[in-house]
Amino acid sequence: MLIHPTKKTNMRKLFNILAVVSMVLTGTIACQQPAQERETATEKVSEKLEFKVTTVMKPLNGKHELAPLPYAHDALEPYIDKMTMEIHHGRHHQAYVTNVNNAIAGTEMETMSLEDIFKTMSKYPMAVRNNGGGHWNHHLFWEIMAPNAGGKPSGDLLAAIEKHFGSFESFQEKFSQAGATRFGSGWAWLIVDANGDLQVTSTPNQDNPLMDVADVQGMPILGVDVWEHAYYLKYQNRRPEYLSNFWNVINWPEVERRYHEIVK
Ligand code: MN3
Repeated sequence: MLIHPTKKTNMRKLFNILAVVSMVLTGTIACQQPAQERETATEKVSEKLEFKVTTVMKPLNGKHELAPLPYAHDALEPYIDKMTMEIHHGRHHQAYVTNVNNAIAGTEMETMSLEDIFKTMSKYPMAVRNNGGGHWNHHLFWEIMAPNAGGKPSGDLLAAIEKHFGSFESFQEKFSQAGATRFGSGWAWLIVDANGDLQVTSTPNQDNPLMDVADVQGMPILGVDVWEHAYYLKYQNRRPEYLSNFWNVINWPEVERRYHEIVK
């Protein structure tokens, strides 16, 4: 059966109208999705603003520098081995410093502290997030470890830990758990949040809780690197064993000093 030419034209018109309607609907739905995400992001930022930040890592003449390790490479033996420390500090950390310097060269970030950049991290390039984060995180990491260390914190930090987590042991469990369950590479943290409360959190890659992109924001006073480069030579895939030995090298006086800088 032949279709009358006018009918054919009408069908084509109908088809075109349907196509336009479906494009408009799809477009509307596609536009609504990012708008909702943007609103959520804005809410997150505004509820996260007021936590206190203390450490200032500012470039000198446009360049960040790798500080020497505050102890010998073999000082954390047998918990963290000498070769891991040499490669971790001398190559991995050095690479973050070199790369963040390249990434900030010729930009406003040459004169900004890392902490100021982190406040609006989402505005800046990924290379700065990864390498600036890497530099900041490792700088903290070396300082909150020491030889002949471990044990428990004392005074008001211990009191705060017991208040927020029930006991020092349940804090240890929560912190180790955060490190063990961080999928892939990242960090576990003890932070002081905007209310002055302690929280255990974790972040992926080289993010940290100072960044506006973090799920939970606050000032880190303790952090543990759970990238494989931090433990693989000695522990291979046994991340939980590395995490349980980490308690033997925590420099609690330094963690307490950082806590007091914030809560005083
Ligand atoms: Mn590392």
